[in-house]
Amino acid sequence: MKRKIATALLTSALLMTSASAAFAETEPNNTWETADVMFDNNSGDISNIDDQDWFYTTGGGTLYLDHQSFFGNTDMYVYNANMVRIGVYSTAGDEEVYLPYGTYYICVLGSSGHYALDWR
Ligand SMILES: [Ca+2]
Ligand SMILES: [Ca+2]
Ligand SMILES: [Ca+2]
Repeated sequence: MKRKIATALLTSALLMTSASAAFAETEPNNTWETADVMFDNNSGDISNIDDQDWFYTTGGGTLYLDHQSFFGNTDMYVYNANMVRIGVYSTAGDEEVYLPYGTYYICVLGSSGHYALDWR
């Protein structure tokens, strides 16, 4: 009984944490095999031109890559669940694409910069 209560408390604490805090990428994540699971309010940094940040997500809607640094640029490649590249989004500004509900891998890359990646 005590154990059940402790588990419930822990679960609610985790839920509260994930609801309020931004989820930061965890390096190394430079390959699809090491992709981070994408939560709400994802953020990360492209630290240099060789850095790639991979995310894995199941969802749908508008996928938005918000470049938040004054300098640099970040872009994204989108792959389907079979690792077939289905889109390249590489403007000088933010990137967005509407995707039907599904499972996707997203590769964030670019010259440098801090970014946020989310479904909108
Ligand atoms: Ca990174
Ligand atoms: Ca990386
Ligand atoms: Ca860009």
